Amino acid sequence: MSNIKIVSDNIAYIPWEEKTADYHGPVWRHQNNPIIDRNPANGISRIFNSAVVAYQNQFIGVFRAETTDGRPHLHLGYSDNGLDWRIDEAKINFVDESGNSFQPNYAYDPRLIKIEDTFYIIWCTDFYGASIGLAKTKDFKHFVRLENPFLPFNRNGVLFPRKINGNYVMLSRPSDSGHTPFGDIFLSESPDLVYWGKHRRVMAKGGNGWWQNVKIGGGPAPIETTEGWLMFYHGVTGTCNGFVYSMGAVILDLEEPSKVKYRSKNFVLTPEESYETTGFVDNVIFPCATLHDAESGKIAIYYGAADTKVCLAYTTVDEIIKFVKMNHEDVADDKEIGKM
Ligand code: BMA
Repeated sequence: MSNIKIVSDNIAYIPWEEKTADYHGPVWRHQNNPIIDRNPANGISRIFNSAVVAYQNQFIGVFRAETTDGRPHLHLGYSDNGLDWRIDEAKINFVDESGNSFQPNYAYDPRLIKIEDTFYIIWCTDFYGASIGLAKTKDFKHFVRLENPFLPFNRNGVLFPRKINGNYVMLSRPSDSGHTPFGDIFLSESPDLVYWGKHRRVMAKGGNGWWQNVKIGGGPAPIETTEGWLMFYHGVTGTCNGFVYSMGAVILDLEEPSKVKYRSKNFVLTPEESYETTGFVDNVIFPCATLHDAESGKIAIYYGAADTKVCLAYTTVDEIIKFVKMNHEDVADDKEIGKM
């Protein structure tokens, strides 16, 4: 019996499958992937890179829906079991803090994170180019869009699921406005979700693994564990045939999450199955959410496959943390003095 624990709610009804005896990786796929296929609702051609949470003894999610005009928007989805999803045909309707309509031109790669009694949606929005959008809801009926937290250009905004030392904490990946061929993960703090500062670089692309040598970006909300914040992320490499997106895992310091405690030099999942290697964009695994159960230590990871479908994979807190520690290699700490 392990003493590594998730520090969070018990949600015993999350989707789950045991690892099969012939599989050796630390993260294993749901046998019936993809769980959501192309054309999940009228007017939506592809669905991927999406985020789910447990809500009222069921599950609810914010989905990246690529509509038939080729633009991505955010749509709600509902499920009793985390596997079978009903996706709304209509996109989420946002208002600003005065109640006026405030719709994004486009919206993609949502994260959905509960902090205290509020659910926050973070996505990549259009703010003179790719930037981070932020909205909140308590009931999944009314969605209030807040000010964009950061200057352009930025993507992969991810909130931690609780305040740390009194502040909200957000990961992000500053970038350019194109299909960025670079990028490191940074962290910023805010007392009120309006004013952001204390910016720190968490980790750089590269590390010791070639699979993450082009860029990296935050994934699901970090999971609090007795060993630190467990964070899944995506790491990208460039090949003669284009980018390949794999999943990595890292453990951050609990009190000072810009400090990396352990970073696996090996990916934890890489495109291998046909639904990951072939699609609108080949060779993409892009994790955006987890469901996890503190009592059992089970973790279900939702990821987008090939920019086309929604898939699911599993691990346990014990297995993934042991893997990250075992495959950890010190990366030269190039945080320059005066730069943080
Ligand atoms: C990134 C984002 C992701 C996408 C990935 C691969 O820049 O646009 O949504 O999954 O590229 O196309």
